[in-house]
Amino acid sequence: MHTRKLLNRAFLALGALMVIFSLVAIPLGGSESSGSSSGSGPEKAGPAKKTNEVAIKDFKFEPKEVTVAAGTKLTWTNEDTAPHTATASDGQDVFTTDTVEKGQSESVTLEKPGTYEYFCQFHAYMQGTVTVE
Ligand SMILES: [Cu+2]
Repeated sequence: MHTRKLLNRAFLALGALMVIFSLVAIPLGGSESSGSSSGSGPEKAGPAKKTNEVAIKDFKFEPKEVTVAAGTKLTWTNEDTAPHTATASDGQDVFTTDTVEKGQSESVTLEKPGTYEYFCQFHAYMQGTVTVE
């Protein structure tokens, strides 16, 4: 009875395709379409990403948590129309960017290993974490 197994496979593949499709469709589509309500909710909080590029988008740091090697230049790029900053929660003397205007980028270089929480000075609810290794 291989047919049944094959059918199951086909359904699984179809499901995977639809998931990929919906992931791709969201950034392209812009506005919310009448999409299915069976989505698996907002993005999961995975482990911190190893990247030195953080986008600021829809009043969120994306990815919210990043890990960089000590001495790496870390860059925030503002994809919103509102200005933002990335400022250490422990104070500007730990680190802060200048105001990052729409379409602009600002960078800091963190030398000391540790975990740094940061936020936006204009929108304190915008928060992120940098882990320096
Ligand atoms: Cu902001």
